[in-house]
Amino acid sequence: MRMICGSYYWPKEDKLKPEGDDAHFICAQEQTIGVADGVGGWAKHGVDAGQYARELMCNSIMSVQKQTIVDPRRVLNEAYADTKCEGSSTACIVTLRETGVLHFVNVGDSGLMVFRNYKLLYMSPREQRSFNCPYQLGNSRGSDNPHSATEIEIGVFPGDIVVLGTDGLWDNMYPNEIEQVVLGNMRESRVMKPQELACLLADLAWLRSLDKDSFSPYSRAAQEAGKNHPGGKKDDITVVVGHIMLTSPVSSCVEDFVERPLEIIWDNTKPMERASSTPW
Ligand SMILES: [Mn+2]
Repeated sequence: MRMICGSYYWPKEDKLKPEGDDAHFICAQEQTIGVADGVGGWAKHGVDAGQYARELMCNSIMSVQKQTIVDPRRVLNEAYADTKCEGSSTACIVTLRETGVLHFVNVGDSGLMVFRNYKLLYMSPREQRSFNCPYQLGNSRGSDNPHSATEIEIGVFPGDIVVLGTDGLWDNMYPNEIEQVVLGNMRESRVMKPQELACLLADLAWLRSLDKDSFSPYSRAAQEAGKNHPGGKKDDITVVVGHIMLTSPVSSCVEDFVERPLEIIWDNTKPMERASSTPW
């Protein structure tokens, strides 16, 4: 199996930091994608956490290119070990094996969803210590290291759609809203390219982020934490979409309506974390 990928990045409007705090990569040849979200709180210490996130993703590409069979855990370990910048960042690295195993590691509140037959099949657990305080990789005391990464393998099939994003997506769009967008744009005669879907999702999340009145996922999470945050969440928004196909394009037709349940091959998430990681 192969995953055809595309991405879109909407940095938060900030004249001093036009690149924002998110970073991502697509290594099409090696079937590996990743996102990182530099923790904005560093700005008050004069540190641009976006630089750390970008360094982490650049290092990831170098690690991917050294490996014959990509191990996302090794990518994260090597990328982290080679960072020099100050700052901290969440990270999620995803690789697809030819056998149809989607293998990923995650630290923090970025994450992925998998859609099958245009329905939401799977959401990765979101790792945060408390509201708006994700696990984060960094070199300073108090930051996490790759040991705290969640590592998960799930089985995927041709036609499945992977949506990988930073919290700028998840805090502004509910899972069922993303599902509606997938249903409306990936079916039958009008199948969007992965980059078009990534762009559409990022646009919708961006519009919501500016809406002062909406009850966004972020508003809901704030309410559950006893805080008040009406409206969307202004943030950098990164979306990477992977459309899974058979290796031979000739026979990559999607078998619609074949019910294939979720198959989790490996999941090292601690039950406690799993419980506290929901809802999105
Ligand atoms: Mn963010």
